Amino acid sequence: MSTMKAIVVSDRLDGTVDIKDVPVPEVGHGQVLVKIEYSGVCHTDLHVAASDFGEKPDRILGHEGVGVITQVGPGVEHLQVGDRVSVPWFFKGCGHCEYCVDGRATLCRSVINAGYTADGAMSEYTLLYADYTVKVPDALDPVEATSITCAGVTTYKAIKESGVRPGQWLVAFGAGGLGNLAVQYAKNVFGAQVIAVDINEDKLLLAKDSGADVVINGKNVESVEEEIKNVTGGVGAHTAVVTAVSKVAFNQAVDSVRAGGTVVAVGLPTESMDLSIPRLVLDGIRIQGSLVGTRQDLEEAFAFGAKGLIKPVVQLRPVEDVQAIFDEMHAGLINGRMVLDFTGETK
Ligand code: 8ID
Ligand code: ZN
Repeated sequence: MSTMKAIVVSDRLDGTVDIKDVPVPEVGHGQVLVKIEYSGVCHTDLHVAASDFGEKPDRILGHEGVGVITQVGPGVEHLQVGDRVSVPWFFKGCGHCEYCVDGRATLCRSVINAGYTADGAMSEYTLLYADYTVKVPDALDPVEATSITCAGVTTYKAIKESGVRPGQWLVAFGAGGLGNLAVQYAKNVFGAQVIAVDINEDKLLLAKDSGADVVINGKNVESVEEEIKNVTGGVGAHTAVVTAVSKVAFNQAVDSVRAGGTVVAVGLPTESMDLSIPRLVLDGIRIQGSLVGTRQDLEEAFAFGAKGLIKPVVQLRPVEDVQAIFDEMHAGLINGRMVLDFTGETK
């Protein structure tokens, strides 16, 4: 039995990870084996390692994976050895429930998620179900494609859910891995005017470089909500997309949109937000949760990257750096995304 290197949730369950040798999985009916090239580190990996959504000892992490098919199982007809594919959070739905049938498959009650309820992309090989596999376009750089596989599709879908129209104001709360791509999709795909809010100056500089019209540092102003009102003619933004890992930002978002505005919740702090019922009702505010995206959303999100409208900010790191990357992300020190190089070329 051959083995492979994999990054797993440590069985100490203290939020750290281990690099282990584990068996290479065997391809079953309807499955493909993917040799991983690159795997991005998402803040969700930190939540899983920290048992924020339940204890997952020894689970192989990772859902921003890109690699090449090396083996095709029986019954697979539309994929071939050599195809470059993605490993996203939405790994498999049941295929026949209300949600799977009506285009909201990420809400399937029997869903399986890569790097959480199935082994994910932070390993030399990953098994995928062919029917749930989305190809990476040839025109897209495979390292940049890792970021679109979660951060990109998630923010693209969240902005769709916000209903923002060209020229309208969208506030991106959080300008980290997801937030930077929220700025780019909002600006370059949806034609919105974009305000980025973060508490870290470097991330705001990057957001400005990535096309944000206005940036606000929540630590340097008395009231984020008032600043947003000032730049939107005194009434607030049309929509807000919150990827910050803090309830502070969720509460600010509710008070930053105008009457009839929409707040899309994406970040996953394990907290509750405050919600004034009169504010909700009298001002007709809409609060919408949004969870990654469907296979169709991912194809669309990739296509905008392949056209050059979206340019993920990525940095390759050796696999051995994974714990350091987790620590840097906890400390808010990462600009854009760190991507683990499973080709072994990054030292
Ligand atoms: O499908 C989904 N809903 C989905 C998909 C992928 C990721 C949700 N997520 C979740 C992650 O689990 C995580 O909780 O989105 C959140 C953000 O993921 P990320 O972008 O990968 O994390 P990051 O790169 O660390 O960025 C977080 C940013 O939030 C800022 C930080 O400075 C950082 O730039 N931030 C924080 I923490 N508090 C803030 C505040 N009060 C804040 N920005 C503004 N105001
Ligand atoms: Zn993610």
